[in-house]
Amino acid sequence: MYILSTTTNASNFVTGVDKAFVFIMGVSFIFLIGLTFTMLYFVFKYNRKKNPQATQIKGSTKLEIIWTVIPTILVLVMFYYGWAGWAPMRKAPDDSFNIQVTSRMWNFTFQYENGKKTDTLFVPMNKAVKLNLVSLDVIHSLYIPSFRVKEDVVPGREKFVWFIPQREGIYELFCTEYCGLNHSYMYNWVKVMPEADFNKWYVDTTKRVEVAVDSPTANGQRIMKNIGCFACHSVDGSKLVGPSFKGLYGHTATVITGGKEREVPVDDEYIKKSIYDPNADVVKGFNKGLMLSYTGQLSDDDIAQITEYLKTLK
Ligand code: HEC
Ligand SMILES: [Cu+2]
Repeated sequence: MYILSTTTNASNFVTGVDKAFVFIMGVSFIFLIGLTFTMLYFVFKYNRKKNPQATQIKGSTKLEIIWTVIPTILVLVMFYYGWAGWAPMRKAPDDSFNIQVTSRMWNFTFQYENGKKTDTLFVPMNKAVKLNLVSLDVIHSLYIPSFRVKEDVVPGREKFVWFIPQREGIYELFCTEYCGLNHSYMYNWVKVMPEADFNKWYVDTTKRVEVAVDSPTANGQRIMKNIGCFACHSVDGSKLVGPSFKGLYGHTATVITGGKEREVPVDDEYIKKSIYDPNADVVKGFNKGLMLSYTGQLSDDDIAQITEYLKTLK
């Protein structure tokens, strides 16, 4: 059951946001229709044939009061609905369930307080959930349309969104701040589960196996997929933001180290260094500073699995 966007109460903020939206749309619509018809009527009634002598009107206090007071009231009502919908979004309950969202070019990773990490966001139903938003590189923006929440993820700043999911289902989640070449890769899902199911999922720390037949290198490929390496690296020889992984292992890389060009064999050590300290040796022909270190995000064991997988890409 995939739900792209819904008007039913998928979260506690739907009513507040929709009220402001519908009111503003309604007022705009009434004005659009009203002005268009008044204009057409005037064109008809006061055209030169029907009304050869133009009437000069010099000021009308009554009219001016009307077109000042009515729009002021309308705008203040818009403000009221906007404020009433927005204010509660800035105050997360103290007992919220915390999840850290790490954004980088170009993926989101969700990390839970017990250490679990996922690329789909799992949340319990009818419980306040607070997402602490962290960016490792540029400005991203987290958007869950069905929940009516959207917040910029700004490097170096503490940002958050919170909500209470109110309906079981799978909803779309994506980045809405154009953040570079593969911005569109930052597209994910939120899975809302009844609290009991969520708790069962949460305490289950056995490694999930998603493929039917697991080869020894499937794990490395899965890790790379989840953390987003393929946003910048292909496996078929084509050049993306970074060099392709095809035929990488075992060949000799030409890198720039501290301004000097040198040749290095691509072995386990080189791969590990490329992941933990990508800007020490920069592959010739590619830009420095695009790939960020994965220190703290990938363990030595993860890297060993990745390396096993890279070896198969002949
Ligand atoms: C934002 C884009 C980006 C992401 C994401 C990214 N890389 Fe890179 N990567 C690059 C660029 C650009 C280079 C070349 C410049 C350099 O060496 O730093 C590179 C270089 C490399 C190299 C050296 C390749 C060679 O030809 O010698 C390896 C190995 C590597 N990356 C592995 C990874 C792995 C594994 C991941 C995921 C954990 C990853 N990269 C994620 C952009 C990225
Ligand atoms: Cu982004």
